[in-house]
Amino acid sequence: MTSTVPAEPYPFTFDQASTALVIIDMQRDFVEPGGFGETLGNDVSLLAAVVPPLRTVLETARAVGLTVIHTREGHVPDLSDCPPAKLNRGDPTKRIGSPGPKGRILIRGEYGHDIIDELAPLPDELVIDKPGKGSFHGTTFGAELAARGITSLVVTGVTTEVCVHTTVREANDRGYECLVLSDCTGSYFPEFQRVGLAMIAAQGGIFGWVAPSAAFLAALNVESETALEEVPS
Ligand code: TIU
Repeated sequence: MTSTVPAEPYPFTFDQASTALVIIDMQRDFVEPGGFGETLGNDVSLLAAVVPPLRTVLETARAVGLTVIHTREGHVPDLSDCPPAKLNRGDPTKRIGSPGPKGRILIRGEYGHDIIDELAPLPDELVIDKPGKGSFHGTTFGAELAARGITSLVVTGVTTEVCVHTTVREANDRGYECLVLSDCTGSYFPEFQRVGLAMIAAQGGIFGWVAPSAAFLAALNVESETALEEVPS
């Protein structure tokens, strides 16, 4: 059964069975002080507004049985998966792998690398560890989606113009249909948030669709109520 979400540039239609909620990089390293986001010179408090609506979407997705996939950006402890072009930028004392208040910055296994408590994955939810900004590059993400028969992605997380955009662009080129939830994505730059979302939906939906989470939740709720009605008593 398909559902339709009012969206830009036109309504987004999806089948719940072939759709995944994708939560990009809601890690302490980006959202909390003392991590990678802050070492890049950003005010991480700008991302806090994403957490409450995203938590509601996550809980609703779980309640209706939607596939949920989390991603984390980061590197192995010996940095062998971090290209010099990425490693050598920024303050040399605060680079990827440097010690920080939440552990080594952007290193897998460190406290700061993990997802914030409010959005912690459940044991049966897939977590994709990625070395780059996109979720497909250097990961099993594409294979995992194919194995699950997923063709549509509802994309959330941070940051809008970096990892969300890169993932949506990668997905779009691979034939996935992407709906980006405007209030469940965030940027350190308000103007990039606005323009980043506009770029996705421009030119007739050049990369995908954009809608507020309330519109997506309303579509999910309709479907879940229908599903409940279909359960034999
Ligand atoms: N710097 C920035 O805006 N973002 C990143 O480095 N990674 C993600 O977006 N996850």
